[in-house]
Amino acid sequence: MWNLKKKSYNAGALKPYSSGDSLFLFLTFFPKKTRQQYEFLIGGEMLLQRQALLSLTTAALVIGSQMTSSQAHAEDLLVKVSQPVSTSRMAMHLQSQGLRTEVLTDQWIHVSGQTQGLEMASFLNSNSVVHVQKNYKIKIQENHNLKQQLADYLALNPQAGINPFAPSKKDNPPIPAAPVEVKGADPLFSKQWGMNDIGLRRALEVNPGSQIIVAVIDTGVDYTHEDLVPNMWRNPGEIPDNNIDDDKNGFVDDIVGWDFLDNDNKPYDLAATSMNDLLNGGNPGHGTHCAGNVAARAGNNKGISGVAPNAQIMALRFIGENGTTADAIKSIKYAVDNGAKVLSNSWGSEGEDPNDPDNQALREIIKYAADHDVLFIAAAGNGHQGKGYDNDTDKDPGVPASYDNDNIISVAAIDSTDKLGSFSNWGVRTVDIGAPGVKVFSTTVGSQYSDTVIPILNATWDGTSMACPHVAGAAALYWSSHPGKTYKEVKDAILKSARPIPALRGKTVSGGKLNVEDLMKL
Ligand SMILES: [Ca+2]
Ligand SMILES: [Ca+2]
Ligand SMILES: [Ca+2]
Ligand SMILES: [Ca+2]
Repeated sequence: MWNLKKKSYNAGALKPYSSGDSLFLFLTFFPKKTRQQYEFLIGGEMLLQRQALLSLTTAALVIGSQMTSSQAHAEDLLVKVSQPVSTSRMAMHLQSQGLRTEVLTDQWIHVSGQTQGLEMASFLNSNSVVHVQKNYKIKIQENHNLKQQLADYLALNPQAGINPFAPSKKDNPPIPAAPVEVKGADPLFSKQWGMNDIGLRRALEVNPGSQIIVAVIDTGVDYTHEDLVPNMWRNPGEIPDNNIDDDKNGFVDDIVGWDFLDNDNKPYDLAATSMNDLLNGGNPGHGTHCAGNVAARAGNNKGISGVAPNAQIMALRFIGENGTTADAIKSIKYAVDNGAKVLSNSWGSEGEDPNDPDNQALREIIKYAADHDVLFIAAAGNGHQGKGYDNDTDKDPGVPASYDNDNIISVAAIDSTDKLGSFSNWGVRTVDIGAPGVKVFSTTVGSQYSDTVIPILNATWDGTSMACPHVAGAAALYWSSHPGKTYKEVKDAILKSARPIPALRGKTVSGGKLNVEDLMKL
């Protein structure tokens, strides 16, 4: 979980009406005392708007002073309609009120626009709408060490912040066909201390697994990377580049996944290319690094090996500088609807109080995944509320890792000496298992490989973000070898086969770290 901005994993930090956090809207939602009766037609459905019990006050209360006037007036909401109401018809009606809408699921609509002055109560009432909430921001997560390293370096080298790295990369390169494979050892495997630590080689001797789809829901994936391109998911029902949605899944020419941030069919990982970008919270190639640990191709005479080297990587991009709950929902729904069995989620929601079940939308889509027998692997989070270190998520939950959905596996980070990463969240009830998450070697954008984010700083790839894909890969490896098992059985097997280590005893549900050798013997 990489993010250089503060508060990237500060679930619970933001309280309504609190001071100091300036960039958030607060939605109030209170009963209206004057009862109204009226009717209106939505696409032929007569909805009786009896006794409008609630008035949705869309005035954003600006907390603090930094918000611009356009931000202050803009709303970004998720609205849940009651079951008989058609979301598309409701969306059309909202559009007729001048709002922007997007249907997310059969019950949820994303509503945005300039709502100041609109009488929301005239069309939202308890008959047709059952929940309204913020569209919470989501980020890959900050690395406190890197942030400090950057600050220290720039203090000494102020000129370095200008543009020390390569010029900007080109976005959305063409998606290459899967290459003809050349057999051979993976030359950089010995640099992957994590793969050795979890017993990968012996696990693959037991069973190398087979095809199973893992969605990497992140900043995108460099799908041109030499060690990832052989294992990119290829949508079997879609003919590339004919501008036709051949499989009629609602996405045109979606071959390896989708980009929900830019709404295109090339979920390329647009990594930051300058220190300046990084300082401003840019993405150093997070999704590509995660994807390599899930399923880099093994035995292809190139690079490294992922935990599940025969799995297929579905690339779903929804975070750049920021993502939102709406985009997370679309990504998760796409993954589930298009056959992913395991979702790798190295991100966290922002501004959310996990003790208040307000983010129903995110909880419900994770439940939707469970209902389709899909596992949701989540990074436990890197510290909390800007304090950064040694956070117990039983007390201070992370979002969504600490949700009580039983298809979540929440993953802490350990280093090569079996210590908990200094930044890693833990929780004997809310964090399930540990996995390698300090100085992790993996694929990076441009067919590169590294355990170092910024070489001149010697800043390494650390984070529960890096631990999460190891467990996602383990789930894929085991599940593809035991396709008859349910998500609960796969989760149980992963936790049961964890190797106990003192650093995780009393700090995680399993008390141990991932071990795929033992897992594959179950
Ligand atoms: Ca399609
Ligand atoms: Ca097509
Ligand atoms: Ca794109
Ligand atoms: Ca390889």
